[in-house]
Amino acid sequence: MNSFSAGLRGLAVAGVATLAGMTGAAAQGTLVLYCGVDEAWCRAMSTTFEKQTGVHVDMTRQSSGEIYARLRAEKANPRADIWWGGTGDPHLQAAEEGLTEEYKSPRLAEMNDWALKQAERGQFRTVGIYMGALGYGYNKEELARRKIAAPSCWADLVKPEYKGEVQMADPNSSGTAYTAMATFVQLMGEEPAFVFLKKLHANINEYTKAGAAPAQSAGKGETLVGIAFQHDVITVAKRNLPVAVVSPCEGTGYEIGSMSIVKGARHPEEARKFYDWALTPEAQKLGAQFGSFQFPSNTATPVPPEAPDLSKVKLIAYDFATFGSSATRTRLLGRWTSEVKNLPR
Ligand code: S7P
Repeated sequence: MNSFSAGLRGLAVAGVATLAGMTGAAAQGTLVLYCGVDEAWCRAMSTTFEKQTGVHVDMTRQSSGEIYARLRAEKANPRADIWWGGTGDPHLQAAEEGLTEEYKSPRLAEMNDWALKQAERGQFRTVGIYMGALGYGYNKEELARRKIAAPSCWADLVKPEYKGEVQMADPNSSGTAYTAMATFVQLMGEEPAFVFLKKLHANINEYTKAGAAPAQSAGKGETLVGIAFQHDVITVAKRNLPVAVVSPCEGTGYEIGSMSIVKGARHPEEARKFYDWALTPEAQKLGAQFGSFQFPSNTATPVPPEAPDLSKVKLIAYDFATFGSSATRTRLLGRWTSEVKNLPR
């Protein structure tokens, strides 16, 4: 066979392989996933779902506020099919604003009450997938070196000895930080909470984009204190880094991590398939396997032994309906941005 005919044959073989490949992918489908938890867990969910179903998953990981803003921006021409993970408040706001689709999974009957309540308050355009308590972590070695008394309350974080020593995410991008701001409002009342946020601002060394970053920074000694969900601090502690978890003495808020199908999703069948699968114990167990220790929503999913014992946490009766509403979330974020974020430090 001469080189010309060999080349033609090569092209023919490549063509058939491509067609088979495309046919294969087309036969199994595609899913565009916006993921709002830790990167490792996002990747595990994507690759496991793809392996089990053959559906090709195009996954992007971002913080809760970023994903909400992206869905709003893409409303006229949705790119994503499903939003999995991230705090529940922006999922509720997206539901209220018609950015997400109603879907009642057959798996709803297996959910904890708090997860079902999240679905109901979101007109079944969302559902709870995990729960996590807010708090903070501090670097034990740095605290000892500075000879500072161990903090145990939110009020400790505005003391002068913590100037430049506290890190929190920006509530505009981070569901964690929005949960913190909403927790202060519910604990103290809105005006005293903004007085507190301004005092806290004087002690902040950085407003990060991601909510888990302050916990990671505390573990590395880049900040003395990091405001985060307690399970994110535990994730850092499990890497043998010298952080202690604090459940603030005044009480603290919590998140109901959620999942929503995007309105106008181009791959609705694959989205519903992922949604049903993500509510199974098998899928929910991937969190702990990949270092995330939230409390899972399926009653049959084992609670990770590393998860904070929520019976020992003074949780407030967090008002998700109010703080997940479009009006309140928009107003509070606007107030924080204009009155706190840019104050001199
Ligand atoms: O790391 C897991 C986790 O804390 O991240 C999710 C959420 O997106 C918070 O991150 P952002 O503050 O960056 O939005 C939480 O739902 C989850 O528990």
